[in-house]
Amino acid sequence: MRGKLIVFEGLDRAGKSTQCERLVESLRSEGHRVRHMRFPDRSTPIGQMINDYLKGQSEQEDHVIHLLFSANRWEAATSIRADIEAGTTIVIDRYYYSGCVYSAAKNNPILNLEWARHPEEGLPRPDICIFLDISPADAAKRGGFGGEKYENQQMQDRVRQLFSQLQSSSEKDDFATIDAGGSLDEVQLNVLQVAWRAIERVDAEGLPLRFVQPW
Ligand code: Z5A
Ligand code: MG
Repeated sequence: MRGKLIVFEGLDRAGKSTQCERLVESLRSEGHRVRHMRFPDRSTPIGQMINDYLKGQSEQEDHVIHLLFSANRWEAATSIRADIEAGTTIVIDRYYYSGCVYSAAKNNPILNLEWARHPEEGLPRPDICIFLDISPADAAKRGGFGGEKYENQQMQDRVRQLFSQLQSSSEKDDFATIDAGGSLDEVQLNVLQVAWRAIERVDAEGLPLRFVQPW
């Protein structure tokens, strides 16, 4: 059986990294072979350029940084595909949905959501995207913003709006939205249920890995 592609998305402090780790651990304990990834992957030369940008140590034109985020996924695309074919499940902390909405949230008149999505076409498409939904009030309870580029309220408000636009697009079936405002264990239980359902569906219906299609 092929591996599955499971992605976590959501706003800042929604708990993506925490729940991603918990899911990886729990799938491994059930005997699944699992690879844990995150984007941006700051360990590659492209990822280091992204890191410098996010930390305010370099400037990049909006399209340039957008394409670097996308290239950072493309440099991993072949190995994602190979691992899935070989039976390894991949759990990813942020993916191309973040890529589209954060760039489009800058309100650059020549970088809208549609433009932002083009370079992502052809990437492996998730079997499920677990969207951790958190209110600004609940996010605020988890501490203030960090010092990185997009960590401010105005940007987060636009990102929230664009995520819901994406969730009502032709990609809507990719998303399973979970209330991320509960306790760590409550959220984890819901995450596990969604992940198991997605895994069982792929196996029961023999679904092949899909790729991101043009809108
Ligand atoms: N970006 C982009 O522009 N284009 C792209 O293509 C991609 C990304 C892929 C860096 O991402 C930035 O890059 C990001 C989007 C942009 N910009 N912003 N903003 P990142 O993934 O490296 O960002 P991060 O700082 O690692 O993650 P995060 O989103 O801010 O947080 P999180 O992973 O969702 O949350 P967490 O670290 O798991 O939890 C946050 C805190 O809350 C922590 O103290 C936890 O213990 C606590 N927590 C978590 N869950 C709970 C519950 N349920 N109850 C109470 N407390 C909780
Ligand atoms: Mg995180």
